[in-house]
Parts: sequence; C-alpha cells; structure tokens
Amino acid sequence: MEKKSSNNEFSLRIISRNTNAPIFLIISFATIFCMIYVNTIVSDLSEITGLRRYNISDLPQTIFTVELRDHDHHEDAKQVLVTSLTPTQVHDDDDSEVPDSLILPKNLTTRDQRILWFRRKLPESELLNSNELTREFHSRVLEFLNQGCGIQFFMTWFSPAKTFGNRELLAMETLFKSHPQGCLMIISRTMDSKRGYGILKPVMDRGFRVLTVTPDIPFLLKNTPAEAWLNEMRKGNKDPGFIPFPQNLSNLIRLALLYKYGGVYLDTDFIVLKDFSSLRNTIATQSENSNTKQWTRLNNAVLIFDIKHPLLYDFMEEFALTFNGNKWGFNGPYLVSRVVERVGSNPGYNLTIVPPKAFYPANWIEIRKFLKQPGNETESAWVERKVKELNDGGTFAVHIWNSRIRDSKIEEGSVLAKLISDHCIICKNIYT
Ligand SMILES: *[C@@H]1O[C@H](CO)[C@@H](O)[C@H](O)[C@H]1NC(C)=O
Ligand SMILES: *[C@@H]1O[C@H](CO)[C@@H](O)[C@H](O)[C@H]1NC(C)=O
Ligand SMILES: *[C@@H]1O[C@H](CO)[C@@H](O)[C@H](O)[C@H]1NC(C)=O
Ligand SMILES: CC(=O)N[C@H]1CO[C@H](CO)[C@@H](O)[C@@H]1O
Ligand SMILES: CC(=O)N[C@H]1CO[C@H](CO)[C@@H](O)[C@@H]1O
Repeated sequence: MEKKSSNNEFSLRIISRNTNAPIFLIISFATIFCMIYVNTIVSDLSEITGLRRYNISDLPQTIFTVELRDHDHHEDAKQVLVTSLTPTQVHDDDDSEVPDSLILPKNLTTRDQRILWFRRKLPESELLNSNELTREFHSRVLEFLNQGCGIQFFMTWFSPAKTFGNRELLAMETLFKSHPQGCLMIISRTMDSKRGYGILKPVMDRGFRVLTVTPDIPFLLKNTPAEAWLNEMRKGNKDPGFIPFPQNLSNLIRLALLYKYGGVYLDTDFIVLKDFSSLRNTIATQSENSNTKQWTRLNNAVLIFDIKHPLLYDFMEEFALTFNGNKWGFNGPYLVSRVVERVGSNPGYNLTIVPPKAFYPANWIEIRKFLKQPGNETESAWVERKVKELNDGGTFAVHIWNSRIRDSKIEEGSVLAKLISDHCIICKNIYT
C-alpha cells in the first residue's frame, strides 16, 4: 500500500490553479522524487517516470495543488506534501491539439497576409509561450537523464497525440530492442498528456525508459543563434511561410536539443536494426554520386552529436539566417547539406559522414518495394536477400519515409514486415 499511495502522489499534476496564491512553489521533479521515495525503494525507473504525471485510473477527474514551504528537509516536506493536498479543478490537456491552430489557412497566399495572420495567431498558441509545464522542462530532462542512460535519444512530435500511431510505436520498439539501456525523450506538448501516456504505456510497462516532455522553446533557443530568429517570429516580423510552422520548428528544435544535451536525434519513422554506440558526431548521407561515392544530399532525420558541437551551432545559425518556410526541405535536409559542404571538413569538427546504407538504404521511391508482399519466387528471394543484407551489413536503421507511405499498407512477407518482426518488442499491428 505504501507503494500505491506514493505512486498516487507521483501522478499529481503540480499546477497552481490559483495564481494569486503566493505559497505555491514550483518544485523540481528531483525534489519530489527525493521526498516521496525517501523511504520507498522502487527499482523500476520507467514506472516512476511513466507515472510521474498521469495515472489514468487513479486520478480520473481530480488534480491537486501541492503547497510546500520547505523542500530541503525531506521528512518535513514529505509530511507537508501528504497533508496539504487540495483537490482542485481538472487541468486536462488530454486532447490538446493546439499545433493545428498554427497551420496556415489555405486562402492566405501573400506574404503580408501570412505575416498578419501569424502575428495574430502566435500569441494564442501555446507553442512558444511559457507556462507551468514548459518551465519544468529542463529539470524534467535532467532528472530523466540522471538515471544513467546508456545512450540518450530525442524525438519530436508536434502533431496531435492521436496521430502517434502504430508505426511510430513500432519504431520506438525497435529503438529499445537495440538499445535496452537507452533513454528516449519525446519532446512534445501533445504527447505530454494522458492520451500520450496511454499510447506509450505498453512500452513503459516493459521497463523501457521514455519521457514525454513539453518543450520550453524559448529556453532551448536561448543563447543560440536562433534566439533572435525566434524573437522576430514572435513579434510577427517574419514570414512563417506556408509549410506548417510547428513541423518546421522541429528542424530547429532537434539542433537545439543536441546542442544543449548531446545524444541522438531520430525521426519517428526509423526501423532501428543495430546499436548506435559506435557512432559519434555523425550525419548520414541520403544520396551519393554512384561513381565518385561523394555525397550529394545529407539528411537531418538522424543526427548524432556531442553536447555543444560547433557544427550544431553552425546549423542553427544557418537556420536563423536563411529560414524559408516556403521551400520544402530548405530548413532541414538541404540546410545540413549546405552547411556541411561549407564547414564539414573543418578538422576540429571530427565529423563522420556515413554512407546511405547506414540510415537511408532506400529512398522514398525505393521504399515502396519494401512494403510489398513477394508475388513469386524471384521476389521472395529478393526479399530474403534484402533483409539479410540490411540485418547483417552496415545498416544501423532504415528510414521508412513514413510521410510518403503513410497510406500504404506494410504487407505480410515484405522487407519492412520482416525487419519489423525481427526487431520489435511488442509486435502489435505490424501489417497496417
Ligand atoms: C480566409 O478564410 C477565412 C475563413 O475560413 C476568412 O475568415 C478570411 O477572411 C479569409 N481571408 C482572406 C484573406 O481571404
Ligand atoms: C575532435 O577530436 C579532438 C581529438 O580527439 C578533440 O581534441 C576535439 O575537441 C574534437 N572536437 C570536437 C568538436 O569534438
Ligand atoms: C515475378 O513477378 C515480377 C513482378 O510481377 C515479374 O516481373 C517477374 O517476371 C516474375 N518472375 C517470375 C520468375 O515469375
Ligand atoms: C499506484 C497505482 O495505482 N498505479 C496504477 C496506475 O495505473 C495503472 C493502470 O493504468 C495501474 O496498473 C497501476 O497499478
Ligand atoms: C522548409 C522546410 O524545412 N520544410 C520542412 C517542414 O517540415 C516538413 C516535415 O518535417 C519537412 O518535410 C519540410 O521539409
């Protein structure tokens, strides 16, 4: 029972509904952790992180305001915590789908219309603003990373939680199959919710370490070359372009995350086949000249960088200087290609550029073949060869270009189906 009640406390959403109450203190997760678990040893860390905010069954309609006067004396604080729980109103962001509101209406075609619309819309959107949840961002990340992660991964999710589907979940499973000691942070306001927790629970329940965390974007960009860019955006001085702004922000946020914390950024549409720990300061080639083997395009769907790596700084600088929300890919894959072409050979950067087979063994046209069930023996043999080649060769992960194949089924017996079956953990809904 001890454990149950402490988990209850864990699921509290620490939010003051009454902003006039000065006694309310924002306290770090680390502190709560100490207070609550001071006498309660719980070994399953994923359970702790998973239950940190939401326990669906326990807190159906209630949140609590926690009032603390002293969080240095753990025993006292624990008592305060236990005795001063005050049920208040629900703060339920289960279905927060705010990013949608920043998607430009189709009828706004000129630059001036877009700027005007964006200037009006941005303040209403929570995307760039600070609140109780965003202010906890850094301490939640540090607390999570403090567990001693084998390798730290970041993903971003700027779409509604309900669109985090089977393929994303399978991608996550393959990540953990190859990196059981890894820690994955899903940087997302929408997934940092009851609904998001519900989606990820099957993976968390198996002991894998996942944190969904609402980003503090101004904090992430602070003291980076993109800080001024963000301020211009917020003032409404810049054209957001017609490409969904939140998605394009992802191109920038991944850079800022790695700059601040180091680790691996991975898009949510990779099937991971192997451990990445041999890779350092690495960017992957998407396409190369077949004769010279020189890369022709790099991609930012996977980035592996040490903390404060100067190339990340260069990427952010380029983003801020050349942001163009009207050109697909301009701030993402094209950007990293442009910058690496310019400074990548700088000897101090120790940059490793891996060939296409490492992460992009198929382009977005070839990937369609990976979805298909073999129709005859020749095709079956091809599938077998391909799967073996990918599993045994120098492929770390397969980018499946999900935005291009979202509507196509992964057929039974196909290359992708076989790869996923080989590398999944829960393995539900592969053929969808
Ligand atoms: C675009 O459409 C919205 C309604 O969907 C309308 O309120 C707005 O005035 C339109 N703007 C322009 C510039 O046509
Ligand atoms: C590159 O490697 C050298 C030698 O190991 C090291 O001194 C230097 O700090 C590295 N540079 C970066 C940007 O990591
Ligand atoms: C197998 O199917 C493919 C595609 O339908 C076809 O091009 C190929 O000729 C077939 N091979 C055999 C041996 O039937
Ligand atoms: C402490 C506690 O009651 N935890 C529960 C949280 O919710 C899950 C189901 O969603 C239960 O399995 C846990 O026991
Ligand atoms: C201009 C730009 O970089 N656009 C990107 C916006 O985000 C989508 C989805 O991530 C990318 O495909 C575009 O390339």
